[in-house]
Amino acid sequence: MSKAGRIVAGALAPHPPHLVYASNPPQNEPKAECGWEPLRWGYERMRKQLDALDYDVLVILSPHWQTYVGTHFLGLPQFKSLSVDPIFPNLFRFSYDLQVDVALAEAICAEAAGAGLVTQMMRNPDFRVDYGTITSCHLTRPAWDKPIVSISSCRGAAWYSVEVMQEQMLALGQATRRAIEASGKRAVLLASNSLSHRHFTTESDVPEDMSDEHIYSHAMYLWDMKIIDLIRRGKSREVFDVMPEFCAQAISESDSGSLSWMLAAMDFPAYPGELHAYGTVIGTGNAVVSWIPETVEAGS
Ligand code: 2X7
Ligand code: FE2
Repeated sequence: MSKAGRIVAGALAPHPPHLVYASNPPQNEPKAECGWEPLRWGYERMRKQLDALDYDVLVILSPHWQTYVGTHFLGLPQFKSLSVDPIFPNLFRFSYDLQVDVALAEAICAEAAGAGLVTQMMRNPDFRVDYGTITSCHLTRPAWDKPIVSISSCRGAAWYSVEVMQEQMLALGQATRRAIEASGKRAVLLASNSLSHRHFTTESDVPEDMSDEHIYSHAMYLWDMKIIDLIRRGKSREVFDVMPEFCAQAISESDSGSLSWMLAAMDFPAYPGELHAYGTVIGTGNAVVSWIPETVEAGS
């Protein structure tokens, strides 16, 4: 009998490269003394929870793979290269070697096309995978022993409006869910974005000097707390509905569609997301959160 596929978890998994830098993995050339511990400890906690789910694949939508015509999917079994953050080359020069679940990527791509979205598989072997995908995947599964499905941000909010982005992400999320269910695989979804996204334009001499790290402004903090409060009260549909105001007023990186896509794929969880950490990185607001339907079904 074939296994029933399902989304075993969704996670808000932000990608400041600072978190990889501060963790000193062998793949990253620059080395740090410390930094952003509460966020890194939150990731550590979430990792333990996700690892226990024994999943097959990570499916991620990253704000930093930006496509101009439709949604693209990595479409070759392996990508290997050096990723250098264009803004923070002093912090992130990461040698990656990742595996792609091409069959699942093609299935989501076809489902989404069937739902009326413009989609394309990306089959260029020299393509450089974006640092958002690498950072969120590394912090979620540093062993790099699970294949990924990597989905681009088609930037609907930038080209049209947040409302258009929302419609597209609703359709893409539902298509993602259908394809995973048909695949027989256990998938973890990663929404790779910060919450409020105003950031400082200068860096201290020692980037990991935490005496310089704080939220950009009180207004940004209030927005982050509002979104986290909704998440913790199981009001994910309201998080989706408030997206136009959140994107406009907090310059949120969820304008990329990552969070809307993930919530739509999970059919808008009506149970609390578990907050593992909140913290700022160069002034931006970042939350590490998981939603695990099996835990809720088991009543624990
Ligand atoms: O891409 C990012 C980000 N989203 C937040 C903070 C710092 C750097 O890079
Ligand atoms: Fe970012």
